[in-house]
Amino acid sequence: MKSLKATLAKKIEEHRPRTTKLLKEHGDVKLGEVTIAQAIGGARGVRCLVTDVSYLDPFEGIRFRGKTIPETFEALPKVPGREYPFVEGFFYFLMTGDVPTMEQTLEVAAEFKKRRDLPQYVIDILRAMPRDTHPMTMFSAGILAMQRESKFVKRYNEGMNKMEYWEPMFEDVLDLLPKLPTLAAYIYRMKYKADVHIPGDPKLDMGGNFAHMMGIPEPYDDVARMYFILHSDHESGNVSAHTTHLVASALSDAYYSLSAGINGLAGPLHGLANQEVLSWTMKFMDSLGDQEPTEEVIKKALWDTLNSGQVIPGYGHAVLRKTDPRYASQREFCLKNLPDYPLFKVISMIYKVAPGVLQEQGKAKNPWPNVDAQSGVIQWYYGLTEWDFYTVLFGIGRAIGVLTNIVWDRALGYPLERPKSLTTAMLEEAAAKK
Ligand code: NMX
Ligand code: MLT
Repeated sequence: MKSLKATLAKKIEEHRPRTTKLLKEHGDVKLGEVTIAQAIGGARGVRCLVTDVSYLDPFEGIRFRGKTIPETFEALPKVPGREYPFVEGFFYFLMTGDVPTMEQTLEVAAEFKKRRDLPQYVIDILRAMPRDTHPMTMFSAGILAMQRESKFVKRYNEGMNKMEYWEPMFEDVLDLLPKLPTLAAYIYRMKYKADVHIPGDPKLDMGGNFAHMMGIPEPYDDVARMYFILHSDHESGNVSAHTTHLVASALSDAYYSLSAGINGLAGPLHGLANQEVLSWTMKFMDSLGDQEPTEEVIKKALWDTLNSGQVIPGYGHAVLRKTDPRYASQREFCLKNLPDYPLFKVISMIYKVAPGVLQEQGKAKNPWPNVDAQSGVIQWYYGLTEWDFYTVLFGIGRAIGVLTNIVWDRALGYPLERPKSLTTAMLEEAAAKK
């Protein structure tokens, strides 16, 4: 792990003067104004967060450390004999901005292996929960339960210089991240596979070992790698990233912060939409009986959903104004690996019809699909049909990005987050003045 930590320390040293200079010399430069609509409307478009880990352009979609999704997959070291890169190498890349060599990647992979077993008390806590508890609740509780392990808290209580905060935060991230696939697989097999568990395989990387512990054969290992990388980061304003950052800004440790972010991901307008897409589609298919799915019946089902005051899951976005490239990347995977699968054909038909329906309705600013519209069909195809579990997969991926961000938050000394609120009367007064 020497290489990643040394590179990170160097990058932090190089970066700090940039932040200091901006604050000291240009702190009063305006980045925009805030309207009443933005204050009431969820701060859409308010430019008040800083991250260098990823950037979301409304039309191009996400770039991780400056690279598009295809460029990211292309650049990173691949698992030998497999098509997708090591998640561990991607973590190195997100953390430092440098594409790691195979040697550096394997060093991270070896470190992750040392840290991936769950403490017994986490297993005891999971087992004490009612078995019908949602897997996201179990996932969040498992993360929170491990908070007692925090090295950041220990060092803070001993008295630590601010400039050193990032180091124990980084240590906590290294302890926590590799345990997430183990935690997720435990929850999955306890809930859905007769409580029969598969021990990890020390030869396997993070994606490979996850597939192995889930009990799903190749190429699910590559699906896991692809999925974790695609879901990792979506700049800072999304609910899970913003929550994790906000909680960490109080100097809460990585366990408290990630557990909070995961709770945000569990909402149906955010990560839970991946489960909602599958449940919507399956209900729709059930309602067909022997009838063939056609564009006409899909259109009617979409309108029925809208007319009953519900959202079409997997469509729309707060920032994006085109098809999410994460959707496109997974669609490409489907076209290559499961082109004739009936469920994929239905998902593709929805893609053809839904944007027009949303445009005709005229409410959604973005009628195009997001990442969640295309992820469930891949899981279903490879045998993971328990859609309640889908957001946990999102959570493992999202942890890579948000945990990277909070290490950098501490490295750059970002302060407690505390925006100002106004009363409705104050907004009315501002409106009257105009
Ligand atoms: N179906 C129906 N109505 C929609 C949809 C949709 N898919 N998307 C937006 N709208 C409505 C929205 O509810 C709002 O209605 P109202 O004026 O009655 O409040 C109106 O269109 C304007 O909303 P927007 O400004 O376009 O969207 P906003 O930024 O507020 O919300 C989402 C973004 C993602 C929450 C919204 O598009 C949505 O609810 N989509 C469905 C759920 C979903 O797929 N979420 C996953 C997002 C990605 N992720 O993984 O987190
Ligand atoms: C995400 O990946 O977090 C979602 O697309 C939501 C967002 O970016 O707001």
